[in-house]
Amino acid sequence: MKPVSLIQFLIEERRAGRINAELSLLIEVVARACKRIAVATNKGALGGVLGEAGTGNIQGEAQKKLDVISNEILLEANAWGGHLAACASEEMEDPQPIPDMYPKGNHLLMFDPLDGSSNIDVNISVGTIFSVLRCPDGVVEPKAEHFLQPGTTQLAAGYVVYGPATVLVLTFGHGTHEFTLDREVGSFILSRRDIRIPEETGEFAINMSNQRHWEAPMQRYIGELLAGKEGPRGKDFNMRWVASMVADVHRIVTRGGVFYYPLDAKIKDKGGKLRIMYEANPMAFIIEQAGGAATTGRERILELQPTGLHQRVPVFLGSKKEIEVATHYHLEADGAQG
Ligand code: FDP
Repeated sequence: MKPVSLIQFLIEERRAGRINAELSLLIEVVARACKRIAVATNKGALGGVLGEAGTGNIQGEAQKKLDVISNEILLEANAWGGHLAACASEEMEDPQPIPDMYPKGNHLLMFDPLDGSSNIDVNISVGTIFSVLRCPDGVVEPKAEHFLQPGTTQLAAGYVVYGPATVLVLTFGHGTHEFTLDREVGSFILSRRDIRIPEETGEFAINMSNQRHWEAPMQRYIGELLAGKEGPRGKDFNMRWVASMVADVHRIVTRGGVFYYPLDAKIKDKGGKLRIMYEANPMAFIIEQAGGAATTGRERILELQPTGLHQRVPVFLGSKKEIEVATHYHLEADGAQG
C-alpha cells in the first residue's frame, strides 16, 4: 500500500470535515517542531545538550538543557503561524501570548516540551506531549483561566516519543493514529490507523518504590497483582516501568497494559504527581480514543474541571477492564468509609 504522510492524513481529515485548516496547520507546525527536538535529542552528548540548565521551572524542578531547548523550539515554531491565540507550557508559569506583530488564531496549545527529562542523560526514550483547545469566543488575550476547560473539550491531543524511532501518536476525537518519522525523507508516515488497546492485560507500570505511601485500596490492588496465579486474581502479572510517561503510554498503546501514578502520602498536598493540562488530559484523550480508560482512581479524568494551569492529579490509564478493577477498589473503599 502507498505510504500516507501526516500532511496527506491531515488533508483527508479536513475533507472529512473533522478538522479545519487552522487546526491542520497547527498540527503540522507542532510536528515540524518535534522533528527539530528529535534532531537535538538524537545528537546526545555531541550536541552539547545534555545535563542541567542550572534553572528551575515553575514547579521548582531542575530543568535540563533539553527541557529549555525543546520549550523554545515549540514556542518559536508556533508564534508566527497565525493559528494560535496563546500557548501554555509545563515549563512556564503563565500562558505565552502571541507577539503583536503576528496574526492570531482561535486555538490554545498546551505542551510538556520534554516529558521524562530525568531520562535524557541516560539515553532512554523521552517525549513531547501536547493538547489543543478552542479559545473561548470573544477572548482576545487569553489568560490562564481560559485554558481551564475539561479534557472532553480537547480538539486534538498527541505525543511524540524520541526513542529508537521517533513516533507521533495523534487524535482528533475520531480514533488514535500513529505516525513514524522517516528520517531520510523527513516526513511522518502513517504506521497504524485506528489503534485498539486490548481490554485485558497482564502488564502494569507503577513506581513501586512509593508502595508504602499509597492509599489502602492501591496497596490492596497491587498486592493482588503481585500475588499472581496463587492470589485472588488467579493470574500472573508482569511489571514494566520506564519512568518516562510517554514511553510507558506508548507501550500500552502498542500492546496494552496499565499505567498508574496514584496519590501517595508524599504528594497528597499537591494532588498527585502528573499535571492535568500537560499530561493527564492529552494522554486520557489518546487512550480513550484507542478503546482504553483513564481515571484518577475515582473519576474519569476527561470530565474533571481543572482549577489551575499546573494542577496535578492521580493518573490511572490503559486497558479498560484492568482500570475498571483498580477504580472499583478505590470507590468501594470510599463507600465503606463514608
Ligand atoms: P520526569 O519527572 O522525568 O519528567 O512528568 C513527570 C515524569 O517524568 C513522567 O514522565 C514519569 O512517568 C514520572 O515523572 C516518573 O516519576 P518517578 O520519579 O516517580 O519515577
